[in-house]
Amino acid sequence: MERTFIAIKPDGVQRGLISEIIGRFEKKGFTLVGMKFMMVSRQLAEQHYAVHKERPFFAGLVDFIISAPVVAMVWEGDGVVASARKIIGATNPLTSEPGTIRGDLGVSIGRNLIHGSDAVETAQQEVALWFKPEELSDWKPTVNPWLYE
Ligand code: D4T
Repeated sequence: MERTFIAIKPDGVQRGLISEIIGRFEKKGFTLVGMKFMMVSRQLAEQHYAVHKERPFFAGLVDFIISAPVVAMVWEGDGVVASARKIIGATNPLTSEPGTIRGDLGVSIGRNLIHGSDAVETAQQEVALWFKPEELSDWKPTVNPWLYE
């Protein structure tokens, strides 16, 4: 089944929003298969955001991501990559729809609470970058017959 990489950024951790954010994915019906609370090394932050390395916000973004712990997670489910992006909302919380995590909980693009992989291929790369295979649990929630026909 499809998997995506989700990270609660340092602002989400500092603001006490971990359970609020995780709860949205749990309640939706996706399956948590990996999670760690961690300080991010500068090297990992730069690798994760390598696609943005020429952008003016890159240095500030890396400094922000390593400034406090993050909650790194892998979530599983049919269509989870695209669905998680909808649950998260548009990059700028001021224009994210109400009902999304960023739309409900944030006000600034540089403090947008959460990261989610933007495509299936990116998700595979990010899961491999952040997690060792043995850190992921293959399990089937007993509720699945009530989620999937
Ligand atoms: P991430 O990658 O964190 O899930 O966010 P998005 O996929 O929604 O947005 P992105 O890759 O375009 O941006 C990555 C990250 O950089 C921050 N950012 C972005 C910023 O601080 N200033 C900016 O002008 C932009 C475009 C926010 C998210």
